[in-house]
Amino acid sequence: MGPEVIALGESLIQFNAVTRGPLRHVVYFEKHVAGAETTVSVCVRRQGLRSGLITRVGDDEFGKCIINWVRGEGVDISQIRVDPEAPTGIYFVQRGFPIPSKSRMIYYRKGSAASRLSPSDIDPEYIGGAKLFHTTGITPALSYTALESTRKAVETAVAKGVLISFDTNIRPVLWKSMEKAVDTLLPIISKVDILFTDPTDASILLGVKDMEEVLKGFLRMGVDTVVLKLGERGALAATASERASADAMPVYVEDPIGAGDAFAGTFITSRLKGRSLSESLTRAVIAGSLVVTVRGDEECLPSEDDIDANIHK
Ligand code: KDG
Repeated sequence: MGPEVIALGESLIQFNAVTRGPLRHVVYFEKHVAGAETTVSVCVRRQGLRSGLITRVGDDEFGKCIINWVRGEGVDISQIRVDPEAPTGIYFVQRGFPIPSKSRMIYYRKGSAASRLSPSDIDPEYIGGAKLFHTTGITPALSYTALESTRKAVETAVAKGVLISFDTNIRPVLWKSMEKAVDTLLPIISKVDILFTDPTDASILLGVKDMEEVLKGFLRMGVDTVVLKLGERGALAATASERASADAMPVYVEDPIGAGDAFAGTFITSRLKGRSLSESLTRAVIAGSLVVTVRGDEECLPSEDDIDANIHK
C-alpha cells in the first residue's frame, strides 16, 4: 500500500548550537535531520498514517544520514533521489540571539541536491495514490526547476482529486524579492485545500494584518480550510461555515524552529482521521509546543498517545 500523505521538499541537515548566543562564540553543534516537509512526513508517520517523501539528497554522508533517519521513522523513501552532482543542503541554528526567545537559521544550501529537484522527480501515479499532498513555500523558492516540480505536483494532485495542504513558510533569504514570492505563491495557494500561515506571511501575501481579514481573504481565494498559527497566542482556523481557536500550551522554549511543521503534520493527520476542526487545532498546538522544548525539529514529534497525555493531564 502506498503512502496516504506525500510531502515534497528539501531535507536538510541542521547544526543546532548547543549554547545560546552569536554563532562566532559557539563551540559545539548538534546534528539533526530537518527540513519543513521532511518533518511533516515524519510527524504524520509517528501519528499512524503512512507517509512518503519526494526529495533529492547528495551522494554524501549527510544524504545517507537523512535517508537512514526517515527510513527508520517508517517514511517511504522510494521517491528520494540521490544526486551525485550536488551536496545535501545544511544550515546552522543560532539560538536566543539577538532576540532571546527566537532562533535564527543560517543556510548553506545554494546549489544543493534538492535545489535540482525537477519535474521528472514527480511521479503522477505515486501522488495519485495518496489522500493528501503537502508542500510549503520553501520548495518553490529553491530554484526554477523546484518551482516547476511543485507546480507539477500540485496540478497532479488537483487532477487526481488528492487533497493539498500548503504552509506558506516564506523564507525571505530564498527569494529575490517579496513581490516575486507573492506572484509565485498566490496561484499555488488558490489550488490548496488546507492552508497554514502566520501573521507575517499573511501580511506579505494579502497586505492585511487583521486576523479576520486574513481568514476571509484566503477563503475568498478558494482555500477550504485556513489555519493561522499565532505562536504563543495559539491558533485560529476557519472554513466557509466554521471557526475554531486553540490556546497555546505554555512551555519552556529551547528552540522554536520546527513547531510549525509539527503543527501542520498533526493537523492534517487529525483531519484525515476524521476529527473536528476544533479538536485538530488543539492537537496541532500541543504538537508544536512539544517540539520547541528541545533542540532539533523531529526528535520530540509526538505520537497520538503523547498528544492525548497532554489533553488528559
Ligand atoms: O520549519 C523549520 C524549517 O524551516 C527548517 O527545518 C529548515 O526547512 C527548512 C527551511 O528551509 O527553512
